[in-house]
Amino acid sequence: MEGSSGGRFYSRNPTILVIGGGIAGLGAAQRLCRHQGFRTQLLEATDRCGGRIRSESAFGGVVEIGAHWIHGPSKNNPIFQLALEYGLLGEKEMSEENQLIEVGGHPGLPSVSFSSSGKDVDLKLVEDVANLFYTLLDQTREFLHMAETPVASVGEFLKEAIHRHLSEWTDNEETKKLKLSILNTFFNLECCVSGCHSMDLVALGPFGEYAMLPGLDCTFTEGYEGLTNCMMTSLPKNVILFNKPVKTILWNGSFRDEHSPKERFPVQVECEDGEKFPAHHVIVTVPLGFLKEKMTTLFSPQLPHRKADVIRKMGFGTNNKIFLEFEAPFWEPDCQQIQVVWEDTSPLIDVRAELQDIWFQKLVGFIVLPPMESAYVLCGFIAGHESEFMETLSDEEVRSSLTQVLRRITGNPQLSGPRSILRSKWHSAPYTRGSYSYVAVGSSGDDIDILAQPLPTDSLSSQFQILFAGEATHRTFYSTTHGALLSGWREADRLISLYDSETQQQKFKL
Ligand code: 6YU
Repeated sequence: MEGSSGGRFYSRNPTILVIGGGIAGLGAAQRLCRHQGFRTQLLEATDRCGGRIRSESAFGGVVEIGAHWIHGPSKNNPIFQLALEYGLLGEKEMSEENQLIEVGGHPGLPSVSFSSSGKDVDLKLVEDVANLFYTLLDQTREFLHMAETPVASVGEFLKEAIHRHLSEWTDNEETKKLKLSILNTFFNLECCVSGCHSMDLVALGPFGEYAMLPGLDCTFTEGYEGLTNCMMTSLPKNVILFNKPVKTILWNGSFRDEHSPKERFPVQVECEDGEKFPAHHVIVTVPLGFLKEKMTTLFSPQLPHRKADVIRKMGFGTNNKIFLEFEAPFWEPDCQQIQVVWEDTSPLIDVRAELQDIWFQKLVGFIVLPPMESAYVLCGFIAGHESEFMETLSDEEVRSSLTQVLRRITGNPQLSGPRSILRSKWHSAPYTRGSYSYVAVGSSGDDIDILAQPLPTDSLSSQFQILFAGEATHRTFYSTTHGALLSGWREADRLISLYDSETQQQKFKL
C-alpha cells in the first residue's frame, strides 16, 4: 500500500520499535499500543524496565537507586496524575494543600549542620547563607531571553555576585570563612540538583528555561518503580523484549522482513545478539550519556552533523547516592536532613588535590530515610568527578572513608560506622553513562529541540524514520521523570497524528 506520508514505505499497519524501557519508552509504547493497527515492539537492553527509575529492596525496606521524588506533584504533572490513577500515593501526597506549596525548586534546609571539625553550625547562619545563595540563583532567570550574558556559566555568575557581597559582610574573619564554607556546600548541592561536576559548566542564559511545577516534592512509599511496573503490565503480552541491547540502527534504507517478503522497511535495528528487526519507525529513548558514547556506531548512516554536534555539546553528568545502614541512629529522632560543611573550603577557591584524598568532601550531606524494619538508614548525595571516582572504589573503601567523615563531623571518634552500605553507580552503568542532562556552556534550549527532531529532516516522503525521546529531549523539564514521560508521549503522538492524517487523506481520495 502506497501513501504520501510514509512515501514508498506507507503501511496501514506500521511496525514501530521503541528502544529503551525507561519511563519515556514505556509511555510511548502505552500510547502506541492503544492505537489500533500499529505493530509495536519495545527493545530493552537489560532484564528490567524502569531505567533510571529503580527501586531496590534493602535494609528491610525499599530504597531508590535512581529518581527519588516527584518534582512538583500537582495537577499538571503527568507523573503525579499517573501515580494517582494507579493508586500509588498516600493521603498527604494527594492533598490539595501539598499540591499548592511552591518551593521554587530549592531543596529544604537541613535539620542539623555539622562542620568538618566536629562543631554544630548555627542553623540561623545556614539559613542566611541559603537565602543569599537562592536569591542569587533565582537572579539567573533574568538572563533567559537576553542575546548576551555577562559571563558564560551559572557558576561564574554566582561567584562574581558573592565576591561583591563579600566586601559588604561585617562579620568577623572566622564567620566570614565559615559562611564561604557553607556556600561551598550549597554549590555542591546545586551540582547534585543539576547533575554536573561544577556549576561553571552550566550555561547561564538558558538556565531559567527549566520549569518548576507547584507542589511539595513527594516520594512513593512502595518505591518509584511501582509506577513503571504498572505501566509495563498494562502493555499487551510480548510487546517488551528484554536483554535486547540495540547495536545499530540502519536507516534511509530498504529492508525486508522474512515473514512478509513483499513489504519494504526504511529502518532495520540490529541487536548485539545479531537479531534484526525491520521497522517503519523507531523511537530512540536511550540516555544522552549512551548517545554520547555510542552515536558513531549506533547509527548507520551517521547522524547529521547538527544533531551529532548537539549530542557532544549538551551536558550529562553524574549524581550518585550512598546509603548507609546503622544499628542505631546518631541523629535526633526529628532529624530529616544532615548537612556537612567542610571548613576552609570556598566556592571562590579551586581545589587542586588527588581525588583519592578529597572525593568525600563533595558529599553534601544526608537525608534521613523513614525507619526501616530494624535499621536506620541515611542517604548521601554526591555529584561530579568525585562521584565518578567513588564508583571505582570498593564498598569497604567507601564505608571506611565515610566512617572517618562521620567521626570527624560528630566529634565522636568512637562512633560506630555503618554496618553496611549500598550505592548507585550511574556513570559506570553501560546503558546510561551518567545521571541526567543539563544545558552546558556552549549549548542552549534550541539544541534540546534539535536533539528531539525526527530523522530524516530533509525528505518529506520518508520522514519520521527515527524519532527521539527521553528526558534530555524535553526543553523545559529535562532531567526529570515527568520530562521523560512527556517526551515519550510527544513522539508517540507524532506518529499517531501522521497516520490519522494519512487515513483522513485516504478517505477523501475515495
Ligand atoms: C525526577 C528525582 N532524581 C536521581 C538519580 C538519577 C536520576 N532523576 P532511562 O534511562 O530511564 O531509560 C532508558 C532505557 O534505555 C534504559 O532502560 C536503558 O537500559 C535502555 N537502553 C539504553 N541503551 C539501550 C540500547 N542500546 N538498547 C536497548 N535499550 C537501551 N527525576 O523526576 N525526580 O528525584 C530524580 C534522580 C540518581 C540517576 C534522577 C530524577 C532523573 C530521572 O530518573 C530521569 O530523568 C528519567 O528516569 C529518565 O527516563 P528516560 O526514559 O528518559 O531514560 C535549573 C535547573 C536544574 C535542572 N535540574 C532539576 C532537578 C531535577 C533532577 N533531580 C534529580 C534528583 C533526583 C534525586
